[in-house]
Amino acid sequence: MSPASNTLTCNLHFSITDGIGKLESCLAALKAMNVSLTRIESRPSKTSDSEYDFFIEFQAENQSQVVEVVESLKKHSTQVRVIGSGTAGQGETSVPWFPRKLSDLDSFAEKVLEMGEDLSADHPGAQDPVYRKRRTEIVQIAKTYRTGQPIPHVEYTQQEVETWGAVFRKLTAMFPDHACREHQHVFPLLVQNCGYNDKQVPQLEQVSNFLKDCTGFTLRPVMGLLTSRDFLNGLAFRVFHSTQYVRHHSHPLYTPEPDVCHELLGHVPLFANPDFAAFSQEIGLASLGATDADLEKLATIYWFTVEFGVCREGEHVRAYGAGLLSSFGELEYALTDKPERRPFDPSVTAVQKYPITQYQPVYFVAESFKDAQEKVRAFANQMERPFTVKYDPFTQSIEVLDSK
Ligand code: HBI
Ligand code: NLE
Ligand code: FE
Repeated sequence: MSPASNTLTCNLHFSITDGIGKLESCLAALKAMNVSLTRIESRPSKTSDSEYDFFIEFQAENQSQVVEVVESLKKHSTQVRVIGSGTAGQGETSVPWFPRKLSDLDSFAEKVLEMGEDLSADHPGAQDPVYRKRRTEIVQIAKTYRTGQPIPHVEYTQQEVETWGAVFRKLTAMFPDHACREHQHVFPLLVQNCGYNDKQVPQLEQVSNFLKDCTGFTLRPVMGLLTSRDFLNGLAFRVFHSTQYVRHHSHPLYTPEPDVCHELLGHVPLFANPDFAAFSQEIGLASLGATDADLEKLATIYWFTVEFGVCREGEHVRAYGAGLLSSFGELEYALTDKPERRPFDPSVTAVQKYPITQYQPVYFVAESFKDAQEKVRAFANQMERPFTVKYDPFTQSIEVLDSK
């Protein structure tokens, strides 16, 4: 048992039959036990027209208080189920909150890490007040964006268009013998349908609509880096968080952080591929409610696949990772014999250390997206989670299935 001073985070689900004052009596019961909620969400029941499901999170003094809450709620509801309770590292698992419906992603909007609105000191744009002001302007869109809205248009400046153009020309010259087959297949479609060329920065809204038609993936504007958890959780819904600003003009061929060139030239072409889309969503689904330790493994797998993955194509090795496909220097380097290449194996890949501001010393080679997906699914299945999840594309929500 955990010490009394250590509270437990408890997540539970209860259902009530529709009726005036039903929820209030549940809340009154919680109040009577001195329980303070840290989260509450509701949705109509999936199994009965006249019922509603509620998901709550609260801090409990100890396990017996959890039992007390369950017993008390049972008197006012049709069903009570503890999804998880405990403190990490004590042999009991506490399930971190995760989004269950598309609009839950709205809560990520302002939770960005450093290098978002405030650039860190060694960033090429940090000392440039004009660049900083421009970034602040563009990220306002992401800050106020809500699910279901079209992504507002950005009128890019001449300098931004030139930076994009320089990156575009360099990279498109390299794609024919560096990018994987799937990337090369989609790229001309982006030129034809989404205004991909060196004279203008494509608009996220148009690109998002294109992706939606291909694989159901959509783009969502983001202010900067999200936590790994929030970022991967988005993939469970086939939502990709995309920056909208352009890298600093002094370094067109390298940036330490994602920018619109990286998203549009690196990520977007792959998300139009059905196998790759399914593979990415698989990582996202595995991340929902994962423990911190498992989440770090999934973020590492994401890093070595979606960001820096290479794959075998006959006797060649080609890039499918977006961090390679948007970086002129690293794309060249990755396919030479300088770095080490190992076969992609989730349990090995998941614990590989990596630098984040320089070329990777090690890359993992996938046989195919389908093969990588199977392997990631098998890996995710042996992760400990007291429930399983399923994405319902009709309601764009996550179903939490009963304990394994
Ligand atoms: N946030 N906006 C954004 N874009 C990314 O590519 C990104 C992120 N947060 C974390 C992250 N990538 C990865 O490094 C993994 O940790 C998931
Ligand atoms: N280094 C990449 C580039 O220059 O485009 C961006 C990587 C973002 C994770
Ligand atoms: Fe990226």
